Amino acid sequence: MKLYFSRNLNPRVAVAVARHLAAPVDYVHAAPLDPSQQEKFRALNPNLRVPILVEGDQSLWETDAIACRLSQLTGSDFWRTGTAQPEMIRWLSWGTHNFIAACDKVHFERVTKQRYGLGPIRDDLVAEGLSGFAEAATLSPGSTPSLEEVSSAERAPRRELIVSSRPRREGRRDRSAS
Ligand SMILES: N[C@@H](CCC(=O)N[C@@H](CS)C(=O)NCC(=O)O)C(=O)O
Repeated sequence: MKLYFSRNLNPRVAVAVARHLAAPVDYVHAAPLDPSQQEKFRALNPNLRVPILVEGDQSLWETDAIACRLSQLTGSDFWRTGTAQPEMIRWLSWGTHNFIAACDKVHFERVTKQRYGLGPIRDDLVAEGLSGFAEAATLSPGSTPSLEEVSSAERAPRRELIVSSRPRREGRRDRSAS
């Protein structure tokens, strides 16, 4: 079983999950947007993105789906089931549409786009991302050791990339606040 990854945000989450679960995967570094690798990766993920988990002739893409599958394969409750599941889904969904969306915007402009030579940094998109991040960072999941925590924490090292260009905020809003 192969887990294709790069150093970027979503693949880092998949790698962290696989390591946390001690999943029996071979880690394979990938550059799916590199023209020389596109043909191979289009067959595995038509979006040309990583992470991708390949089991036999099946390929699975999307970080959360991979986390779910690895949790199944290792018999873990890391991907919550039962009554705890809605809480996990809530934070995954919120993170996708808010925190992660904002981080991705800045990361794409400043890192991915530059790495692949996809054009100059668009300051308007960076500003949008920074503003979304500032708003989203006032809320964060709790400290339950499940996917929603890892998903946010894995992006934390890349926060420097984002917060270095904005003033520090005072405190964090309580998640129960409206
Ligand atoms: N929604 C997808 C997003 C995947 C994605 O955007 N991957 C980016 C990195 S964050 C990518 O493959 N970029 C090209 C690269 O890293 O080489 C997921 O959750 O897996």
